[in-house]
Amino acid sequence: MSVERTLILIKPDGVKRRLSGEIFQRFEKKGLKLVALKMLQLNRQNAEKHYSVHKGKPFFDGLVSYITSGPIIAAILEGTNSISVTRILCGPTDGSKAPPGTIRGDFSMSIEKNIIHASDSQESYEHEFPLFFKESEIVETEYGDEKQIF
Ligand code: FUP
Repeated sequence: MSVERTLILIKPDGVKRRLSGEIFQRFEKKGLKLVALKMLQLNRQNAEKHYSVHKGKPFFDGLVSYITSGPIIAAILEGTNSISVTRILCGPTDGSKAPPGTIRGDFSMSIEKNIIHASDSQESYEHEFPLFFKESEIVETEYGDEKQIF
């Protein structure tokens, strides 16, 4: 059990369907802490870097076109085991197979337009976050409720 940070991206379908507030509410209610936030539109080069692990796969080009197609919201969430907790709240990749109660299970019917990205490991987080945030843009703060939550 350690305090971790994880990167999430609300993808263009999530933003355009006005789900951002609902999604942040779920993470906050769970007990994760928002420590960095911005809205942006990815260019092709940074999208390819972000998804470099998938380069060469049949869905890579479609994925890059999709993630660059409109604004996204990038955020860093902090908390004990935040990487795995965030992935559990997101649900499995394919929204049409994700269980209800998860973000993808409740809002997505698609494997590509699946609302949200979340880092899957510490290594992925270290690769991903610098594409979106400088260290100086991540806020260090205590809310004082950590003892109640963890
Ligand atoms: P996840 O970690 O759940 O976001 O999923 P992956 O890292 O396996 O895949 C990254 C993204 O590639 C997914 F969010 C959607 C896309 N993808 C496809 O479009 N088709 C596939 O068959 C697999 C993934």
